[in-house]
Amino acid sequence: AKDPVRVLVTGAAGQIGYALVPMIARGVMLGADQSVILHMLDIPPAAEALNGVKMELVDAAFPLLKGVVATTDVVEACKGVNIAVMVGGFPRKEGMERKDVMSKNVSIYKSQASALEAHAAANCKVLVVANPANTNALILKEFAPSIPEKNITCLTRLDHNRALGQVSERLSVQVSDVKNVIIWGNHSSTQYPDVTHATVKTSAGERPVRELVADDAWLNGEFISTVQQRGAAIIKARKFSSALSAASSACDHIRDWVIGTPKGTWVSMGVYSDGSYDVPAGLIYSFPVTCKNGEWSIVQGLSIDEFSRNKLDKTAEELSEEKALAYSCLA
Ligand code: NAX
Repeated sequence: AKDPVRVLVTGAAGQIGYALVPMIARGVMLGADQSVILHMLDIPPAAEALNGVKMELVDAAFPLLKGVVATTDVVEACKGVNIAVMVGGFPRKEGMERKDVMSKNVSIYKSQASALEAHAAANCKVLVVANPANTNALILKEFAPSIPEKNITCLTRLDHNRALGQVSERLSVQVSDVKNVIIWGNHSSTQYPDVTHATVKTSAGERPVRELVADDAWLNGEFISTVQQRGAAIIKARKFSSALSAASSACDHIRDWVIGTPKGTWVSMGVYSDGSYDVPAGLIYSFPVTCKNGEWSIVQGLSIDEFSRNKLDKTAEELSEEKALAYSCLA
């Protein structure tokens, strides 16, 4: 049998954590033949709740779950972890300035970066979920220089999956038959959900989404804003932000990264920009990627029309501003 993989979930006593840890323990993230040891971190005010989650994990008697570490000590939490899913962070509260929220998260991600760098397993893969996800990931990268930059990513897979879902609803086709949408840029309302290269599997072979929908006004308008605003729509309906879909998408992100993307299919991941598609290098930006042997690569050579170009640039601008704001918090 394979050795258990140690998976860290920070913010594990929160909403997403509560949905995510049972998925990991059931093999949704790493496969039904891969045992896991869960490391769960939260802050002292949530220690009791965190212990309750640990009790439930014991009670669920997951065959794949070989151990649980539940702690408020970041060093203990990071020890030997192979995968780190960073869900914990400081939420924006009503009336708070953007800079104050950024400053809190910069300090959290700076210190957690150091702990990961010092204590995680070599080649640990990191996924940042907590908002501002792209910029938190960038801070983590900056303060964990010995972790390869290719190992630090942020979650835009939820947005990607939301885009697949919208196309599938619109065309009344199975979501599993839709592929190759792209989320470009920031996990924020400036993200660009792009269907230009997306296809649907039909009895007549793969057909472009644009051809089947045959309504560019919808695809360039309402579709984009629906995906961009979906998080707010969930909050309005549920009074809580998305949790099960975020947890499920985090599993998709790690699974595809580790196990590989199916042939002919790409997914969206927030990764360190190398300047592809004229996106400024040095930002964590969501690109279309394929994964193989545990490594992602940005899909190259896709055509970008003028409409898309504008949208790619706008979300890059926002990320550059966030980066500057984050750095001003460090000064
Ligand atoms: P919750 O507030 O329910 O949970 C967050 C947990 O993190 C709490 O238990 C809190 O005590 C803990 N925490 C705070 N500071 C910590 C620290 N320094 N170390 C460890 N734990 C810490 O929020 P939840 O709904 O679970 O959302 C978590 C994060 O995901 C938020 O930042 C949210 O904005 C972000 N999201 C990101 C998404 C994405 O697609 N990238 C989508 C869903 C979600 O909105």
